[in-house]
Amino acid sequence: MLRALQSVRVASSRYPSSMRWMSAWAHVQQGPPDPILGVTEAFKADSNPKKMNLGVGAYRDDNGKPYVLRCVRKAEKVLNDLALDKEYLGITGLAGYTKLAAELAYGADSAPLKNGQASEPNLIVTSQSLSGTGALRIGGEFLNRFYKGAGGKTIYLPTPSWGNHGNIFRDAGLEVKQYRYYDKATKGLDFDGLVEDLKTIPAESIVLLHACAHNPTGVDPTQEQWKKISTVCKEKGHFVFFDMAYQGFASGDPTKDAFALRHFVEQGHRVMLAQSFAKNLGLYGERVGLFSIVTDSAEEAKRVDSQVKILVRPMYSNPPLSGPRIVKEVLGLEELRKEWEDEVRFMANRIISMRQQLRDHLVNTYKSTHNWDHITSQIGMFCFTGLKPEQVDRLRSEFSIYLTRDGRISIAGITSKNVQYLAEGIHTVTK
Ligand code: CBA
Repeated sequence: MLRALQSVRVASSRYPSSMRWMSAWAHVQQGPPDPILGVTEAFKADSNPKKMNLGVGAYRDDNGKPYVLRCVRKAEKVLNDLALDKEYLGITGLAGYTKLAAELAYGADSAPLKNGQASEPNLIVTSQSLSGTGALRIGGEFLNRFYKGAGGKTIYLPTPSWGNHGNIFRDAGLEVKQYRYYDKATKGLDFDGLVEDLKTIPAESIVLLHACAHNPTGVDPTQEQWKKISTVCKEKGHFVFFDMAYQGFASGDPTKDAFALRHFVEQGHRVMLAQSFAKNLGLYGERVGLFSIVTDSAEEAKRVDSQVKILVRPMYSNPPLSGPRIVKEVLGLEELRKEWEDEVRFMANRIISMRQQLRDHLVNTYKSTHNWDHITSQIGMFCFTGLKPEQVDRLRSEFSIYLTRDGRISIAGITSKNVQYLAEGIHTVTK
C-alpha cells in the first residue's frame, strides 16, 4: 500500500526520475483552515454579488469597503514629506511610539508612568510588538520563561475566548485551562460562575482577561463587576494578563474602555498587557501593537526590560517601522489625535446603529419570534448570535453569508444596504 502511494506521489512529482527520493515532508498531514481567517478565504471564492463576510473582525464603511482613517492618511502625508530613513529600530521598538501607546492604555497620569515624569524611570516595561497577537506571544514566552507563581505555568482563559488565544499560549509552552464567562441561557455574563472559578483555581494562577469588547461574545463585566474581579484576583494572588485589542470600540471612548486595566493597576496589580492598533486605528496589516509589564521598581524594570530584549531578539530581531510612526504622529499631534477620537466614536456608533437595524428587521420586518435583545445589549465588534453550526452552514450555502461556526458575526461588516438581507437570512434559518 505504502509503495503504491509512493509511486503515485512520484508519478505526480515535478522532479525527473533520477532525482526521485522520499520527500522530507511526506508525513506532513493536511491541517484544517483557520476557523476565522479561513472564512475570508471561502468568502473570496464565492461569486454571489450579495455575499457578505461577517467572519473576521475588520471594520468596513457603509459601502462594505475597508476604511482607512483620515487621521492615518494625514499622518502618512506628514511622514512622507519628512523623507525619514529606514534604519533598524531597537529591539523593543520606536521609543516615542511605545510611550504614547502605553499612555493611551494606562492613562498619562497612571502612577507607574507618572514616576517616569518625576525624574524616576518609568516602571512600565514596553516592547513594540507584531500587533496584538505578537504582544500575546511575547507575554506567553515571558511567562513560560520566568513565571514562578504557585499556580504554575497554566493560563486560564474565559469560556469562550478568541480562538487564537489557546494556540498562542500552548505554542509558547503554557498549559491552557478555562474559567466560566458566558452564560448561554441569558446570552450574558455568568458573573457568579466567573467569580467562583477565580476563587477555586489555585492561588497565584495566570488569568487572561479581555479588557473590553470581549471576543467573541460582546459581553463585558460592568464597572462594579470589574471591581469585584480585581478584588478576587488580588485576594488569590492571581497574575493578570490583559488583552486589549479593541480600545475605543466598546463605547466609542478609549478612556472609558480602559477602565478595567486602569482600575486593576490602581489597585496594585502588576499586570501584563497586549495592545493592538489593528482595529482602533485601522492599521490591520501594519501589525502595530505593544506588549507591556508593570513592574515593582526601577531596578526590576531594568532587569525585566533586559530579558524582554533577550526574548525578542531571536524571534524577529526588531519590529517594523511604518506602523508605529503613524501611531506616533496620530497620538502625538493634537489635531490628529482629536480627529482620531472622532473617527473611533464614528466607527463605534456605526456598529451600534447596525446592531439596532439588524434587531429591528428581525423583530419588525420578519416578525421573528425569538428574542434578539442580545444583538443590541452586546457591545464591540461582535455579536454572539446563538446560531448553531448547522444554521451557520445554511447561511453560507443558501445566502452566501459567511461567519464563524460558533455563530459569531462581525457587526462591523454589515452595512445599511445589506442589513435586511442578513436579517432575512437569519430569520430563514432560525424559524
Ligand atoms: N486579541 C483579541 C481578543 C482579538 O480579537 C484579536 C483579533 C487579537 C489580535 C487579539 P491583531 O494581532 O490583528 O492585533 O489582533 N481578532 C480578530 O479580529 C482577527 O483579527 C477576529 O476576527 O477574531 C483575527 O486575527 O482573528
